[in-house]
Amino acid sequence: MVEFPAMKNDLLLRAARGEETERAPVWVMRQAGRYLPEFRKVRESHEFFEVCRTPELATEVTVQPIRRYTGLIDASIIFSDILVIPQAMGMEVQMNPGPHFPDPLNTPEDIEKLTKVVDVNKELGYVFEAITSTRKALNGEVPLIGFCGAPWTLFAYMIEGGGSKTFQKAKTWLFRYPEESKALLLRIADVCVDFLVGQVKAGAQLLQVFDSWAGELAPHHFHEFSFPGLQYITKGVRQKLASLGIPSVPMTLFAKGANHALSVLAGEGGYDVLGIDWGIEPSEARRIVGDKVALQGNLDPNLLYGGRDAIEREVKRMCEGFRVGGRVKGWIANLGHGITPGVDPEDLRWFFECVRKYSS
Ligand code: 1CP
Repeated sequence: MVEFPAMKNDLLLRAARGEETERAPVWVMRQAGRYLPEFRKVRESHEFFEVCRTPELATEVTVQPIRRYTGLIDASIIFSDILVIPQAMGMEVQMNPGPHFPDPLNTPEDIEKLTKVVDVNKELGYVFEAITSTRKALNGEVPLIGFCGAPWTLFAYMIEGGGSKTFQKAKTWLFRYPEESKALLLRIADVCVDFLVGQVKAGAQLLQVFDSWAGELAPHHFHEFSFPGLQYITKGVRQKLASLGIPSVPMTLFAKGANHALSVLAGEGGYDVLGIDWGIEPSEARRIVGDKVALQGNLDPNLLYGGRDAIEREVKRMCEGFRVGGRVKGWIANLGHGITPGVDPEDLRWFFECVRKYSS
């Protein structure tokens, strides 16, 4: 393992382990992105996946929000995309501006076209290099989060060929070809495990799995098709790290829209942190998970369009909701989904300031 500068702020890691903290650590999903003029500037002269694949560029855009919000933000997340796994499995993915697969999986016969054994070092080594380079650039200011997409969410993209409103094609697979679907979901999960382990080796200090389309499944279908892969990932990552003699890192699951599964996820998922969206009251989420896991979330990202007063009022409310017996414990403040391109960066700054004020 590479040696990195000593950490100056480990609030995120302490909260992820469920500890009481002097204030809530805060970051936002998609914090390196199009709402930042400095990001748009980089994107003017570089394609999306070129930024992902060029460690200097990925490092630059990962560090941009940390630079802009110095002292107000407690984590960085490596700039990449969940769709680098389908690419590593042999699929072409374009970004214009949303994801598009020119040649999606139409029937289970198409599984043959995927790469049999994915060598993550060969296919995704550029992410590992970007992580190592970013850890150095961060100089211990804040921890660096690595991530991947969850098997169900990636499966949906690989079959739909892009975003979807109905998930008709992906669900046709689940219901018409359940066994083939489960086999493919596990194959994706295997790549997730190797990819996440590689990110820890490269310097990632916390791992987040994004199951952005979890909420599209009925609760029993979530348990049948998504949950096994999610659990496989935590078991696999921890086993592999242990066998390599590498200390484990906290793991977060963001299963958007799957608040119905909080109890099972907290009990058997193997994650240290569960991300929640705004569809559940923080106090209710805490009541369900008890002290088994830390929580992350959950402000509706559209509140960032509501003006300063609305942001302050809602952040205050959120902070009160996440307190346990008046204390800030095991909570990472965040939005309930990614920040969107139209947000004024100064309104995001205000969000950070309000979290600091009301979670101390
Ligand atoms: O032109 C651009 O710059 C495209 C915008 C963009 C950005 C900034 C995309 C395309 N991806 C990203 C970066 C990204 N994607 C990060 C970077 C780290 C960060 O700052 O958070 C992360 C963590 C992701 C993860 C991701 N990609 C998810 C999971 C999180 C979520 O929002 O649910 C998903 C679903 C994707 C797919 C994707 N990539 C890009 C877009 C626009 C989308 C979603 C499209 C859709 O709705 O289907």
